[in-house]
Amino acid sequence: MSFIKNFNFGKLKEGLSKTRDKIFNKIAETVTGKAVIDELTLEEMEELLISSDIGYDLAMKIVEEVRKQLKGEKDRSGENVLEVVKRVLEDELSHSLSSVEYIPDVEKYNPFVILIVGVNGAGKTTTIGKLAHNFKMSGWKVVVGAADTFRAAANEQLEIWAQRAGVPIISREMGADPSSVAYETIEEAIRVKADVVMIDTAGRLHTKVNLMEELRKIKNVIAKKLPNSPNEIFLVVDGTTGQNAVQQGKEFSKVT
Ligand SMILES: Nc1nc2c(ncn2[C@@H]2O[C@H](COP(=O)(O)OP(=O)(O)OP(=O)(O)O)[C@@H](O)[C@H]2O)c(=O)[nH]1
Ligand SMILES: [Mg+2]
Repeated sequence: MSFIKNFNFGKLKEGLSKTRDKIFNKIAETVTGKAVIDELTLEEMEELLISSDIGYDLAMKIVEEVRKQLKGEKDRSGENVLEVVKRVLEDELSHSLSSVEYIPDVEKYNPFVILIVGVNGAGKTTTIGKLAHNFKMSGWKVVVGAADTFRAAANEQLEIWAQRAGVPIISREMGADPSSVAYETIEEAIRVKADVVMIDTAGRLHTKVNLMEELRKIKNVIAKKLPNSPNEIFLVVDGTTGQNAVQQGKEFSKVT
């Protein structure tokens, strides 16, 4: 029944290794050929890391680690510095990846309700399609709800994914109240005794107050129909977003 075993983590690791290589190559250009790495080069490296959008804290941590390890070293060559940077980066990336695991607790909450949120075009609807397939493969009964009533053809897009995964979908015409679609989806899920429910929402900028408040309403309506739900809010973030993802996370957390 493990959902996680249907998930291809190799692909995710591969994707992350591209990011790592890119950063690493830039650093290599800065330090290669230098016989001794001085404070100026370290500062250059710091700037480079920050501009690579890996986050200020991690950038500082790497440079600090390099500085520390070089202190007692006779070999302060560029090649040796590269080794140190490589070690720290690999530690960081593989550490955060090994803790990725997700299994919805359908024994405790039934149906287990997941609300999908995020900015425009982040991949919400596609992710629901993939998850619907994976959840079904795990032996769960799935229902999806098309509470994105804002964009033309949003329904049809989710309908195609639902059809591919072979799961039922609740959808209404464009312009319908998204909260009422969410409500009807929960109603249907309870009626057919579904294990997992996923509700799609329209993309919205995290800076637009009205649209964010609409999300709060959707969440409250779901909770009214089924106490303790939604059990999860998934924020879908485009893999190329960088540090802005942190801001998106903060703003979406406020309303949901
Ligand atoms: N390369 C790549 N493309 C993806 C991925 N997920 C989604 N896409 C593409 O990104 C585009 C947007 O995906 P959607 O799933 O429609 O995104 P959304 O968040 O539902 O968009 P809105 O509902 O308009 O806010 C589509 O062209 C998808 O095919 C992914 O993991 N990798
Ligand atoms: Mg969508």
